[in-house]
Amino acid sequence: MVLHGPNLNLLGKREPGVYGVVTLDEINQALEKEAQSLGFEIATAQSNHEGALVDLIHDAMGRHAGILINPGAYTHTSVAIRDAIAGVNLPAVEVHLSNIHKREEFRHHSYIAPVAIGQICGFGAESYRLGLQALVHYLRQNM
Ligand code: CA2
Repeated sequence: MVLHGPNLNLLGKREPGVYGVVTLDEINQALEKEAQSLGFEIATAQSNHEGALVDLIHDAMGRHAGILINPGAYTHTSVAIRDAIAGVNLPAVEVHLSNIHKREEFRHHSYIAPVAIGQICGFGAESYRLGLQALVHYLRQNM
C-alpha cells in the first residue's frame, strides 16, 4: 500500500523549485511499473487529512503486505499516524522527496521513523522507487 500525505497532490504543479516537476500521478505510475517488475501489486492513495490516513492504514491490514508512506508534514506532528502503523503491525518504509535532516530544525524529527523499518529521503521522486525496493527486499526476507 502506497500512501501520500498532505499537499503531495500539488506535486509538479506548485513550488517545482522545492519539490520538483514530477506529478503524483507520474510517481504512482512509475511505482506501479516498478512493483510489476518486482512481482508485486500496489494500491496508491493520497489524503490531506490525518484521520483519513489513519483509516487507510487500518484498511491495509489483511489486504496488503506492507506500507510505503510519505506522511508529508504529518511526519513531524502525528502520533496518530505513528500509532496506526504500530497498531497494524505491517512493515512500513518512510520516504521523503527532500532530505528532511538538512532542512529546518522542525523537520528533523520524525514520529514515524521509530515504527518504520527504515527511512529514505533526499532523492526526489527516486526516494519512492528506492523505498519500494527496500520494502520488497524486506518482504522477501521475512514473508
Ligand atoms: O520531502 C518530503 O517528501 C516531505 O514529506 C514533503 C512535505 C514536508 O512537510 C515534509 O517535511 C517533507 C511537504 C509536501 C508539500 O508538497 C508540496 C508540493 C508542491 C507544492 C507545495 C507543497
